[in-house]
Amino acid sequence: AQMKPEDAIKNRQSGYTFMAWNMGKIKAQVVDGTTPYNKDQVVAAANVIAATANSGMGALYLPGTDKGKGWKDTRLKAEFFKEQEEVGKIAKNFIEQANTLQKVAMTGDQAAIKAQFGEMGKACKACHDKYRVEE
Ligand code: ASC
Repeated sequence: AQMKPEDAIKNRQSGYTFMAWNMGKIKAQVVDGTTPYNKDQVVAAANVIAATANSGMGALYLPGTDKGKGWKDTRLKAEFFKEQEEVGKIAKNFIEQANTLQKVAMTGDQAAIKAQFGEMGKACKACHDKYRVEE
């Protein structure tokens, strides 16, 4: 049986929210320096991001999930559902950048982690710029 649209939306929004919390931990430790660097915590955060990115979230963009139903409204533009090839490229790049961040996190090289975190952020932003409704 196919998942209910509201469950698909809830699951994907939860994934992004949880990734963002983990991105925030990496940002605080290696970009802003507002929290002391802790290699294990950064590796754990990068693992969550990579695992989520690789979890097959594309399956959550079902027909009928272009509007919020029983959950928060989705911010997706209608184009997202029409431009599958472009969306696929953006998603593939995000997954690659998240996988690279996971590898770099394990080296403990803070400058390299910061640089790769920035690269991954560009992959996030590529989708936001094209397909996220302005608030
Ligand atoms: C985050 C977050 C995003 C991305 C984006 C990168 O931590 O919540 O959506 O990074 O800001 O450009």
